[in-house]
Amino acid sequence: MAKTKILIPDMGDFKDVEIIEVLVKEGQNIKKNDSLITLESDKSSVEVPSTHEGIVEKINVKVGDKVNKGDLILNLISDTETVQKKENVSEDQVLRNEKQNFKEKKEEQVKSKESVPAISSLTSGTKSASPKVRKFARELGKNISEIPGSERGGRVNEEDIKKYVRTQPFTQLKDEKKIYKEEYDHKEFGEVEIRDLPRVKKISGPQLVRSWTEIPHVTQHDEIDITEIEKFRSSLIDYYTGEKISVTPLAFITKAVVKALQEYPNFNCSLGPNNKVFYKKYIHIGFAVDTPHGLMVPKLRNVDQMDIKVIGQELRRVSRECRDLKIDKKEFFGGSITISSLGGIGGTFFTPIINPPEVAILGVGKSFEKITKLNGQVRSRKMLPISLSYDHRMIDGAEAARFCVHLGQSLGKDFAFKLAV
Ligand code: CAO
Repeated sequence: MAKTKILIPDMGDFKDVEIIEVLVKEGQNIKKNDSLITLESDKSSVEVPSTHEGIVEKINVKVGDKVNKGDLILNLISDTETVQKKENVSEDQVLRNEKQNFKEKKEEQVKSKESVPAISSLTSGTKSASPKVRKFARELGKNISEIPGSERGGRVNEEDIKKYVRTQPFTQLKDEKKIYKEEYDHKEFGEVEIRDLPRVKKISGPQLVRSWTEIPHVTQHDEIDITEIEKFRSSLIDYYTGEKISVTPLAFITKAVVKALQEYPNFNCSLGPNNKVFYKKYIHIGFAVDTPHGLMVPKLRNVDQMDIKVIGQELRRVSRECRDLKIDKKEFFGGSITISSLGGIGGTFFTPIINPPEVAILGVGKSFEKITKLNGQVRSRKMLPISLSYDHRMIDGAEAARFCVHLGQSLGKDFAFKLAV
């Protein structure tokens, strides 16, 4: 037995190339041409094959290292026949052999007409994919070698990864070790405390990843003048009891959303298989509720049949039930659209993530006073910041802008009374 050093081969003009994957482990038995590491430059990624067979004794590199020709990748314990001593060659000769090997592989790849602008695998039996696609797979905690590629030679593209993720059972997506892969040990930098991710976040996390990666989100921001409706809201009195009706702006916003959904049914639908669209005849609105256990999104059913006062009561009921963990699980399903209001906390615009199978979500920020010109006069007006994220496969930008304008009109002075009933 003898030790062999496996070095970075000649990479032409490339310098300080980053290692994005280490594909072997110490103690592993490897064959000649097995991939050892993946290098990624701005334009391409390559897997560096082993020039010898043997057992990996010590790996000298890690993900993130920048390497150059001649840097030590790892030490192999090999049969004396296969090692440099037996061949009686110098380290320089080993380097030359590796360079030759590397070039031959590259030529083979060009011959096989598999060349594309961003080259990937140099080794047969490994997956071909561009650096961008590899990065995408890594971010989703997926191993590119597991994913069937639809392109020539089994090359994997971004769509293949999305398809693959869709076919995975939820339990696999929930594997937080994969999603929150640790690249290094945090304890190296100071004291840390390790806790379990809260249960609600374990459930919602994969759903958010799925929405963010599968739905082409666009977010439309707008400011709505709610000066008049705010005056109206603070003056609301129960007709029968004479008592002040206490509702938050969210009840009015909800009513305005109902009216906009009736006018723009594309916002109250879900995309189904075979390019079918399910238009819902009901209006069940989801509300993002901040709880100590994490974010929950219960639905209020048939909101179009509720007045402002009932919406306010129902909002208080569902948020209480969520916070006390008394809400029925089925209340989290079957919505038309979601409203995520951070208005009671603060902040203006944000980019809410769609709650599939819905196709839109309305984010609401905290209202603020704004000096603006109205009918030629400078006035202070109360403005409500809104952020509407929508699924661009179903909704066009113009329609989203119209939806926001419609909300603005509903929440304007002339319509305030109509919304209240
Ligand atoms: N602008 C200014 N003030 C607002 C406001 C707005 N847009 N929205 C609410 N307020 C005020 C309310 O009037 C209330 O004031 P008073 O105490 O004087 O009556 C106060 O802020 C608190 O309101 P609230 O938040 O308790 O009630 P709500 O009806 O506005 O919201 C609920 C209910 C359940 C949606 C909310 O409590 C909540 O959990 N919001 C968080 C949602 C969230 O986390 N979204 C993020 C999802 S993405 O991660």
